[in-house]
Amino acid sequence: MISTVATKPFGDQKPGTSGLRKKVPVFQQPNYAENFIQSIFDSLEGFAGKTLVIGGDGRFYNREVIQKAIRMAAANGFGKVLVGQGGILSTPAASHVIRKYKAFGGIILSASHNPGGPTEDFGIKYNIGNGGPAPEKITDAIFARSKVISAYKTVDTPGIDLDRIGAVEVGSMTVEVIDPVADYAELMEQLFDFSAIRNMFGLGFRMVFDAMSAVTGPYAKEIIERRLGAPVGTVRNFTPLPDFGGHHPDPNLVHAKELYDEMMSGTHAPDFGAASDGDGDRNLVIGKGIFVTPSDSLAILAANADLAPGYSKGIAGIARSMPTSAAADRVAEKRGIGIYETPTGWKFFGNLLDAGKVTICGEESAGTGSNHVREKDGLWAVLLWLNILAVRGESVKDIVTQHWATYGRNYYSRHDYEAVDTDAANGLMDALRVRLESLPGTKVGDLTVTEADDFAYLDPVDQSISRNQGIRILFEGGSRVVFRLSGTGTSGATLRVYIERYEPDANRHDLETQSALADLIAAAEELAGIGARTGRDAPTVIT
Ligand code: VG1
Ligand code: CO
Repeated sequence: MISTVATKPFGDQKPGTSGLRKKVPVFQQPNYAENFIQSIFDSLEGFAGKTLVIGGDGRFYNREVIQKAIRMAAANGFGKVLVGQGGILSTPAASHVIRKYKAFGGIILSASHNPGGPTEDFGIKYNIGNGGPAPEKITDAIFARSKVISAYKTVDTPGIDLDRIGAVEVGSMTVEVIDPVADYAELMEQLFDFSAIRNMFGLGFRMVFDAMSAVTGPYAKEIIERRLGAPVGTVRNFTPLPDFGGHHPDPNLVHAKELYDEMMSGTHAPDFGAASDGDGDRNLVIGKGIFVTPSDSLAILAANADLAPGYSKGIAGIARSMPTSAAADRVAEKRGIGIYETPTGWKFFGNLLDAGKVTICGEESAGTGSNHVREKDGLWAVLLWLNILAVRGESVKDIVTQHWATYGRNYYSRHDYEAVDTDAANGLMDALRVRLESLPGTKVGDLTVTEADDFAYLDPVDQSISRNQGIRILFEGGSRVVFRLSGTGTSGATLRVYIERYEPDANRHDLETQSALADLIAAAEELAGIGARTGRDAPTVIT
């Protein structure tokens, strides 16, 4: 029943920051998905008879690729596949399922916050047995294999019914369709004080959760409304749709603007607003009248985590990606715990979490998580916020402003220039790179450069080195500008400019962010010539 199908390499199957992402029509080419999946299997050893977890964010083409992956897993010798009902598993839930059932690994189908639909984005990612994204050693091997692949293995069987819970046989492999929510919800109950949060809702606390027609809907419905007793209607857009209702499932101030406006609408605004992305690993947190930047959220969650039962013994350390603001560093300093600065992408946190060096990790791109899984986890962050709010009995605004008063405020913003010409973007980065050595001491406006480098990371656990992870330009007084090219886009290049200023003086904590950063924004333009090189006079998205 196993057949070997001849194929030819595609040459463009290089995994980016988080798996392989391409437009749907690219994935629909004959053998395209099969080549990549076979390249994954060919890069792994020792999985015969073991379990593979498969699930996705429900976007267009999800079910088709799941059927392909199941047949190929059977042909390649896996013993069992666990797949979420309807093909659904959020990224954090998939990570948990891999860990809980001691699977060999997992295939997650998602392009995260990128739009979905027949002409939009699709993606495939492989996660290893610790539940986390495959490290670079494996993604490099997958790419190398994809460039020479000549055949893939599959079995000739009809597709399985993904909607019916239970086990079926495919070849000599068992496929078990599981409830995608149950295991995850149970884990959340272990980590957080559900009765305290339930009481808070009982006292009239008002929340809005926008699932953005993406994968978190069923999880948020079950946990926030059913188990925590929030009124029905608290969770909005809770049905995962193949095209996310035509929107970008990206929980930021541009794509979740309605939620933002509601939270800023004055005294009648809800107490707490939150949203998550396509695959459920990102979070947006907004209090009544205040947006919490992801970098601040990381610092505040780390500083208050011990209020939740799952973290009552304290946290071992914090890790943040390099472009994430240093707000978390100040918490770590004060607590005397470790702080680690890693390249962008969750795969770099896995070793630190496995080694017990850190408990909480985060990225400026709305990702926060802990050692409960090996992915960032949108709903987890929201539940930890709820737990903290329930215990402290203060508003989000009070908690944030007190945090700034204690630790100082890191004004922070990211400017994205999307879909710019790839050569222009590379040219901009190259031009900065050649000037790095000569920049220290240079004056840009009133700012003086103290250091400039291309960030390289030495993993303290396995000693692997990752180079060219973003250009950092540091100024006197601790301000900085970082330039990076995105590794998740599917059209042209996306330039990300990260801007940060530290302000210790509590009397200056209520400035508008863009004006607080105005001189640094001007310095970024002067140093990199963004306008001249990209032809853009303003960023596409400011977060
Ligand atoms: C972006 C974010 C990064 C995140 C990655 C995957 O990567 O900046 O912080 O880890 O997306 O997140 P890039 O290379 O485009 O900057 V997700 O929620 O898209 O899986
Ligand atoms: Co995501």
